[in-house]
Amino acid sequence: MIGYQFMGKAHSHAYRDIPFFFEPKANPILKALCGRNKEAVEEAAEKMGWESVETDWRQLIAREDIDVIDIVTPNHTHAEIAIAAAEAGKHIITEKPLALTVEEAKRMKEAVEKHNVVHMICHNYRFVPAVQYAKQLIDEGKLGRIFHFRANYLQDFIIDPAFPLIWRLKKEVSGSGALGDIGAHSIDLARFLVGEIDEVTAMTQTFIEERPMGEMAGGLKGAVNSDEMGKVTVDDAVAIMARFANGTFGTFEASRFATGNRNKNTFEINGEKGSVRWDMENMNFLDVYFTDDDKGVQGFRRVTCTEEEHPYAGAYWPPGHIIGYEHSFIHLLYEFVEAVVDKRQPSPDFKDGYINQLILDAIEKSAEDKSWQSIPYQTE
Ligand code: 4PW
Repeated sequence: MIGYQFMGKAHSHAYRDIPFFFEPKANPILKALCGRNKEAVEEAAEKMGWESVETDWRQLIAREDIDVIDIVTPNHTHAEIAIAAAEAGKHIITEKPLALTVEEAKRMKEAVEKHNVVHMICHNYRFVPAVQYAKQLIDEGKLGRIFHFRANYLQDFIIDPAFPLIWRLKKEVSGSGALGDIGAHSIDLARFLVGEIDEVTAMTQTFIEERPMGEMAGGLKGAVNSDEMGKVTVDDAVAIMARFANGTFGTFEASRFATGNRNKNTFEINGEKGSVRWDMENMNFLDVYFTDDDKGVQGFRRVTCTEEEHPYAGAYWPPGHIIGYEHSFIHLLYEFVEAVVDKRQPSPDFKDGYINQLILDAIEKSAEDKSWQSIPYQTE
């Protein structure tokens, strides 16, 4: 694995927990952790249970005792590392968004296809039992024809103007702001649950345009490391309208300025026979509404998705004993490990990452031009 901060912790923990709760066809062995600072990477490896360390990702990729490369570094490094890993025949999992640009994403997709390696992108929220169950209800036709997909992904960690200019606020490192960092998850959920998006129009805003220079300091914290100010080059917030190929009417909002909303990742789907709604901050619950319930008791009801009937949930505790954020990574990486053993493609993969990038790009163009943009699918 390359990188060992927030996502590094989430992934390391997940690899270790997979055999504890599931029965994978192979147990992942945490062979080597890579980071540029030797002391820091050694400390992280020791804490998270990695056997060895590397300080140069090229050395890591060259190692013959490694089958899989896991990329949890900032976005501007994904393409170079993933393409080199594919050329070395390694299976790859990477954090989202796939890349900085459509052009990079396309090269990444082509590289993994050409070298026939297993590839996956970490849209972890798909793997929450309640979200998987919502997908099951939709696929079974329980909501009928879908009219609306409505998603919000709201955070507030950068509202203070003294919060530093971390990499997530620099276009050349992150690609985009709230859009690619959190909006990309809502777009992935939309494609997973409802289907492909045909066209979009959007509006973006940057509320604070200059910040003190600094860096990430664990989780979503930042540390100022200079008296100088730097320019914020990404969006702080984005609002999107989308038309789906199946006629669904889509509305999305992603913001890091939604005061009081720490990590409010929500969606609501309205169909002719019912609705579902979900909120990551109450991730074990799915609210469902069905039009054929008796009139007198009609209304949204809250289902606790901890039963054996709910995907992944049966692997843990008795009903009602809830799970958390970290479990979404356990499920995602379990699916990845199984796919590597079976040599088949898991979902979401680099093709999904590439399509997501096409949508992010169309959203940015539409916000610039104040236009509608169709998504130029090239999914061959
Ligand atoms: O899911 C979110 C991420 O994609 C997390 O809450 C933090 O914000 C970390 O990166 C983004």
